Amino acid sequence: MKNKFLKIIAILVLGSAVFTACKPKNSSDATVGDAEKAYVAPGKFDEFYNFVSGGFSGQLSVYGLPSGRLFRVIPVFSVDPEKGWGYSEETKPMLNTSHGFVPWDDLHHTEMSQTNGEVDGRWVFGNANNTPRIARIDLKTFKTAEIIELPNSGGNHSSPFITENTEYVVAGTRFSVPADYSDGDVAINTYKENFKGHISFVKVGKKGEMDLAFQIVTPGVNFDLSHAGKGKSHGWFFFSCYNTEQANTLLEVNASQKDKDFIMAVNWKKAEEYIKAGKGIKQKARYAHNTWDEKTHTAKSEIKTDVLVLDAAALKDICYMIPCPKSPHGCDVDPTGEYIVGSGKLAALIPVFSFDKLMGAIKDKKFDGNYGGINVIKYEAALHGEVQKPGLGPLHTEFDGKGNAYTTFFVSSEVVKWDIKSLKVLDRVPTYYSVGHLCIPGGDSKKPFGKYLVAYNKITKDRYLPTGPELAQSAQIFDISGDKMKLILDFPTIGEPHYAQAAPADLIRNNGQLKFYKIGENNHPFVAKGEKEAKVTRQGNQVHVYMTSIRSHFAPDNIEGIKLGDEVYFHVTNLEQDWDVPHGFAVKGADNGELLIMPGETATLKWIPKKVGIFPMYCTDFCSALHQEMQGYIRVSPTGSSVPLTWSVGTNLPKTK
Ligand code: CUK
Ligand code: CUA
Repeated sequence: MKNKFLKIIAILVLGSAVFTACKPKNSSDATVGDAEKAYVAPGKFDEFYNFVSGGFSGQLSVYGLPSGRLFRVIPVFSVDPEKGWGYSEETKPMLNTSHGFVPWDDLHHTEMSQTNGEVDGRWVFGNANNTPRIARIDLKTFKTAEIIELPNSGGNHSSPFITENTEYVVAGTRFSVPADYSDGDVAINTYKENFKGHISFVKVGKKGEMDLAFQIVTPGVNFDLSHAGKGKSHGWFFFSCYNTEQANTLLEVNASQKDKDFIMAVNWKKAEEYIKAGKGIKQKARYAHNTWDEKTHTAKSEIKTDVLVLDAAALKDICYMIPCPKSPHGCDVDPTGEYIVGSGKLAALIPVFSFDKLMGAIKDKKFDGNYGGINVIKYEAALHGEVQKPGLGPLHTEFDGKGNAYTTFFVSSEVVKWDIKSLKVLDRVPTYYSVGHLCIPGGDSKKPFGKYLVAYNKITKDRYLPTGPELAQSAQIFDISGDKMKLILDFPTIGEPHYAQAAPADLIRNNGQLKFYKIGENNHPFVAKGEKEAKVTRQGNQVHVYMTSIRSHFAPDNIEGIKLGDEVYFHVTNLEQDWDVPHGFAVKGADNGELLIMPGETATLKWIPKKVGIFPMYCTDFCSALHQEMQGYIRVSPTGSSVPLTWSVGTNLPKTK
């Protein structure tokens, strides 16, 4: 048995090597795109915003479609010295966790907020795959506004998918682990007894504020991906899982033993009822909730201490297991909410489940035993049908709203278009190479915008000029407006994109985009609202510089009386009240990033000088013709020096020894 599976895996793995080493069949005319369709003339805008996860970069990048032009990299879970994210005193609390300050994570999936199942352009969410968290990015400011940590989890992968009115954003543990509320100091080979899965339902408020409403504890498995039901299936959530073998070593073999793993269907409306009825058990947990305040321009981090947990094995009608072939990865729901597509990474077919049939199977108790106390639905009882011979290694599916599904195949390196109802394959195009996720604007909502499909490929090989051992990950845009998919553009991306979302440009441009922060509303405790308020104060060895910046000088720009052993805090307020006029701030020798301060904002750089001497500081963002004049000096004297603390702008300080 084991040998047979090893063989299958070997074929699949080798297969992928062969496919990536030589071009897929029928590729002669498909390798070169029809780039005119991707051309956006200078001065013209793109049709869509594309929000692309950065994978191991921990960030989110914003591109235009169809041009593939990069507009912005938004730091989310990883520090970014370019923007001071995680370096300024104000942003540090955003990266706080129950483990302390965590400077990096692995962001795989982005999901935009929805109203009535349609993309609404308010927020985009991202998941942290390493130290489990969910982030919310505000699309008025393109800034990370909130991050919540998830207890009882190890790797938050099947996240941050949302319900159709953004009631909840979910998270499922990739690595099952002993719960935080149990003893975690156990032998690893006691997986079956001690390791548990937890899936989290995070409530999203009117202003986007997140709160961990409840978790559901399940047997230990690996949850992989998820999507919410919509329309008729609103109220349900679907999570793919693998390693139902419950292996704790060499998963590539040991978690591929069973012919079928599961998609777990969760009735979250029922779970809500149980929570209301007091069936949730309050468990101790420690997790951070970090929020950004736009008035103080400062983040705060709060540690929460408990969570309500529902037991899937005890409350029989909240979770059901649907068998799904070969280690399912993607779990996608079509725009009508009727069809649930499971994609087995090692499968050569795609099973499509029917929500109506699933409801019938539950009603008629068409069960096939249970898995860790959770009823298992009979495979055929929930099955709409299988797409036969679609390709090898299906991963992810998106929809165009015209009854078609598009599935990526990692192993056979292609995107395949098929009819959701008839399950017939309609078209296929090669990708270069080994595609992971794909994105159609609105492609996982009730109302896809269609038009383009972007494939996010894992391997680039011969597509670009070589750049040493590591090559840029490549995205490819296809025009899907006709019957046949047509390649129109390749573009390199940042990090390693997994999932992405896209929405019409106007939806975001017209959502009340912020152009600058009003200085009158700046409630930062160290703000200087005009040059007259600029000053330097000392409390023991802490020196606070209330500094202003305006084209093209800082106030103060000469400071003396700093001594070795001092901690200096530069609180820089950008006094500009105009769009696109940030000022930067950097000082020699700082073991820190720079500050990039938006108009009307205050940001703080902490600096501990390590040497005696004169230290220049300057503006890093070319803000005016006299930007290069936007500079100043700080004098650092030895510990115990009698040089008084003085500052000035425009006049010379008195000479002191
Ligand atoms: S995963 Cu990357 S290709 Cu982390 Cu959504 Cu499927
Ligand atoms: Cu301010 Cu350059």
